[in-house]
Amino acid sequence: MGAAGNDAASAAEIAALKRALELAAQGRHTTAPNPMVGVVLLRDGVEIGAGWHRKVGGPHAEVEALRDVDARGATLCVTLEPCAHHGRTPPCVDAIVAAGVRRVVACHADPDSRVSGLGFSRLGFAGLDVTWGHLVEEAVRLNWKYLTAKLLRRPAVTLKWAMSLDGKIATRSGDSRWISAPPARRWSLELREVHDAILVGIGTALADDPMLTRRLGKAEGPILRIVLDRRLRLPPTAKLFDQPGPVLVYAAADADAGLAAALRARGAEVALLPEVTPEAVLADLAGRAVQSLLVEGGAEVLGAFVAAGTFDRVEVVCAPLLVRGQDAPGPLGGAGTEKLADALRLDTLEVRRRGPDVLLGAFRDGCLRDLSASVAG
Ligand code: AOF
Ligand code: ZN
Repeated sequence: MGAAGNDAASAAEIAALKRALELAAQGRHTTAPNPMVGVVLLRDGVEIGAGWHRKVGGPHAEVEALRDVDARGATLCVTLEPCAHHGRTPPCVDAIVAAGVRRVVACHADPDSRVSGLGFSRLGFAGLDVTWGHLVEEAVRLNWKYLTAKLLRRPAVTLKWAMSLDGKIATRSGDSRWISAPPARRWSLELREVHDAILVGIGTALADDPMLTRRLGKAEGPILRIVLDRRLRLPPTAKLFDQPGPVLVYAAADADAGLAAALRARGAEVALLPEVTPEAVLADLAGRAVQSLLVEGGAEVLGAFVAAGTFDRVEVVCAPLLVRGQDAPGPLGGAGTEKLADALRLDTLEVRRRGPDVLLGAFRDGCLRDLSASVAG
């Protein structure tokens, strides 16, 4: 049996893993619900083949890389543990062994219960050298939504808002169009291309009458559009219903049956929950195999997800505007905290620019560390 575990990897192998991560990212709009995976094949430290998982249902990265290459004695550098199961495609471990690969260098384990260590151990039993635990944080950043859904058994949650420099998402009268300029608005549409579902509260649905659609044409198919609407105040005339794609409305169990029927007649699914809370909504969405959810507001809903601790990342557009006024709302409703010591901490802020605006992104503190700890060993 070959060596397995966190052995050293050479500089050439680490460089190959970095390139494999870049290749993997090219699948960002098409692999869900599968992870993004990249592979680089090395012989004597020189690349002889590469590939990435392009699309769910299509060949896995390993198979793409091994195609048309004599890989006997080669080293396969892969961003995720090779699969050991028959899914939509046959097991990659069989393809790797059959190709005569001698050594496998990987970032981390695949938490899919059908794989979960079995891929590495089967490669080891076949006599290959196997080492993993390399560039784990980079790989976890790439597939954080997939990993969160698998490990926490709920969709990964991104909270998104646009605010003025003085922290307002609307004026005191509720005017909110537009806080951000067109380049940042386009960027926020990008978020819809990389999440399975988008959610707003009924306040936002009534005030803005949004369509909530994908419109950049990168992801295939429509996004699942969700409205939290305890008492079913959403009118059947909402613009949401004029656009193709599924609409899901969460309401309280005692919501009016006539109103529910009217929305169903417009094509919506009305799902009744004992309590319309973030936890209940996420549990229901997990049952629908939704891996990632983008929450776009308003303040009450965003605040509820933060208060429940059910979010993983925030994406904020900050515009050089001063809205002013103590009655103009900030992005997060709810009671908040008494003491600054109880404020929620996020990971280091990632800062980018789009036109006149600044984009701020951050993971919840500890989110990446916990995911890494679960898959590195
Ligand atoms: C790999 N390499 O490139 C990917 C893997 O139904 P299937 O056949 O597409 O299998 C999907 C599962 O395979 C997915 O849930 C994950 O566990 C793994 N993805 N594995 O070895 C790849 N995309
Ligand atoms: Zn596979």
